[in-house]
Amino acid sequence: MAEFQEISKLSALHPKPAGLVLQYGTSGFRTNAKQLDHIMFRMGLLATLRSKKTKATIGVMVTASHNPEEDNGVKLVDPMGEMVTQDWEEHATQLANADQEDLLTALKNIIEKEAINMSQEANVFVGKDTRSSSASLSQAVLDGVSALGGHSKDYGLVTTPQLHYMVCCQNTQGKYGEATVEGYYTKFCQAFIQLTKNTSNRTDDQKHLCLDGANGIGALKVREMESHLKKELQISLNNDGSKGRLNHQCGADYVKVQQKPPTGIKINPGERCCSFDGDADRIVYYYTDSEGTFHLLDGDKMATLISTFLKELLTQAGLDLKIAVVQTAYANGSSTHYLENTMKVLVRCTKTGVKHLHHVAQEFDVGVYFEANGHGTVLFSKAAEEKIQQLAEDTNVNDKRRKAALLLRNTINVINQTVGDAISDMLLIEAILAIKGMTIQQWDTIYTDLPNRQLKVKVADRRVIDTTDAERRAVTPAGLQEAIDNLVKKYRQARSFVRPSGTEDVVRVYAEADTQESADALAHEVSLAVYRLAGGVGDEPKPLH
Ligand code: 16G
Ligand code: MG
Repeated sequence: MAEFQEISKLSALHPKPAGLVLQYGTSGFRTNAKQLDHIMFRMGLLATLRSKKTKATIGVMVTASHNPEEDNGVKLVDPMGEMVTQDWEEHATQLANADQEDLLTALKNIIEKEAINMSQEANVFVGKDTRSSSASLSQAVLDGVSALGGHSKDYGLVTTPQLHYMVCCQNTQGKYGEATVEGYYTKFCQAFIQLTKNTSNRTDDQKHLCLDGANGIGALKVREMESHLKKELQISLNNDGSKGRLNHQCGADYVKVQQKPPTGIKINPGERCCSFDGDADRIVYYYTDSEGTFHLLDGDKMATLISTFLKELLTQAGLDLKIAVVQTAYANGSSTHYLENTMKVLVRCTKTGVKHLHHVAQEFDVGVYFEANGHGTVLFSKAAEEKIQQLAEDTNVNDKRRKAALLLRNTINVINQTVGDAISDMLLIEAILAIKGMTIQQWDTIYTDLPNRQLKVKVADRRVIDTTDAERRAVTPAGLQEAIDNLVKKYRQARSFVRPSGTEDVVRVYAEADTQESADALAHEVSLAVYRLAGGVGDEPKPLH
C-alpha cells in the first residue's frame, strides 16, 4: 500500500536508537526524554489504530509524572477516559521495540490481529506537561497520527486527568461535560460551589488552602481555574513553576516518600496544605502541629474521609447502594482495620497501579479507590447515578432524604471519574471538610497510622520475584515467603511484603509494625532476606539505625 511506504519514510525521521528496548509499564513508557522521539511517533500510529478499532477518540498524554525534569513518557487513554486495555499495552511494547526496518511488519501484525478497518476515521487527542522536552515529543505524536491519516486535536498544556476528561466528554457526546479546559473548570467548580453553598459561615481560614504545585502543570491549571472558584476556596499557590525545577524537592511523591514538607513553602502550624505531582493525577495532604511535627494525610486517609462521607449520605438518602473501598497492599493496616471494623465498609485489595484499582471499583455501585501514594477517585455505576438523580428530583420525599440526594448529586459532579485527579480530589476533600466543619487535625485523628517503612533492594533480575494475593505474598523464589512470615512473627501488629517495581529496576519492601523502630527493623530484615534469596547485587542492605 502506498500509505505504508509513506509511513516508512516518515518514521525514518523519528529513528529508533539501536538496541533500545522499552516496556509499556504500569503507567506507559517512561525514560530519559532523549530516548523517546521514536516512541512518541509510534504511539501516534498506535493511537490512530486504536481509534479506528474502537471507532472513538483516543487520548495520548506526554508526561513523566513525578520523574525528574530530564525524563519524559507517554500513556494512552481509552474511549471512556480509562487507561488503555492490557492487550494494547502489549501492542505498544511490540511497536516500540520493532527495529526500523521491521516497523511496517509490526504495524501490519496489529492491524491483522485486531481486524482493523483501515478506512475507518480516526481521532486522537494529545496533551502534554510542562517539561522542556514535551513540545517536540508531542509533535512527534501528532506526526504519527497524521502519518496514518488520523485527525488530531492538540490540547497543548493540560494535566493528565484533564486529557482523560476530554476524551470521555468527546466520546459521550458532551454528556460528561464540554471537552475544553473551560468546560472542565466550569463542571468541577460549579459542583464545588453548590456543595459548599450551605455550609455555615466558613471563615477565611477555613477557606484557605496552601498548595504545592510541584513546579508543574497542576500549578498552571490551578491558576487558570481560580476565578471559577469565586473565593469559596482561596489557594496560596507555591512551587508554581516560576522559579523552581519540576518535582525537585517538592510535589506529592517527594512529600510522601520523604515524609516532610516540600521546600519553597512556608507552613504555619495547623494550616491545611496539599501537594500535587508533576502531572496532577496525585495529591497528598499534610500539616505541621504546634510542636512542629509533620503529619501526612495520604490516599488512605482520603479514601476513609470520602467513603465515610458517602456512606453517611447514602444512609440519609435511604438508598441501598453497595459501596466499597479499593486499596493496595500499601494501604496502612490501620486504615483497612478502621474501614472494615468501625465503618463496616467492604474493602478490596488489588495489585499496584491505577488501572487495577479502577477495574475493581467498577464492580460496585459506589467504588472509592485510592493508592496510599495519593492516586485515586470514586466511581459511580450508571444505576447508582440514576437512582441518585431520581431521588434528587423527587419532590415527594422528605427534606432529609432529598438534601442528601442533592449533596450526592453534586458530589458526583465534583469527581473526575475517568481517573484519579489531584484538582478534582482537592475540590472533593475541601468540600467534605467544609460540609463536616472539620479541621485537618480532626480528619487526621479518625484513625492513627501504623508506623511503616519502605525500602528498595537491588537484585540481578527482579522478575525472580513472583507474587500472589494482590502482591501480598511471594510465590518465588523458594523460601522467601517463609522467611518473611517468620520475621513478621517477631513483631507486634506487623505486616510485610515484597514486590518487583513496575517502574524502577528494584524490588520494593514494605513493613509496618506497632513502633517505628520495629517497622524499620522488620523492613531491614526483610530486605536482607530478599538480598540473600532473590539474587541481591551490590552491598548488603544496612540497618537503618
Ligand atoms: C505508577 C502507577 C502508580 C503506582 C506506581 C507503582 C499509574 C498512573 N501510576 O506510577 O499507580 O503506584 O506506578 O510504582 O498507574 P512501582 O511499581 O515502581 O512501585
Ligand atoms: Mg502522576
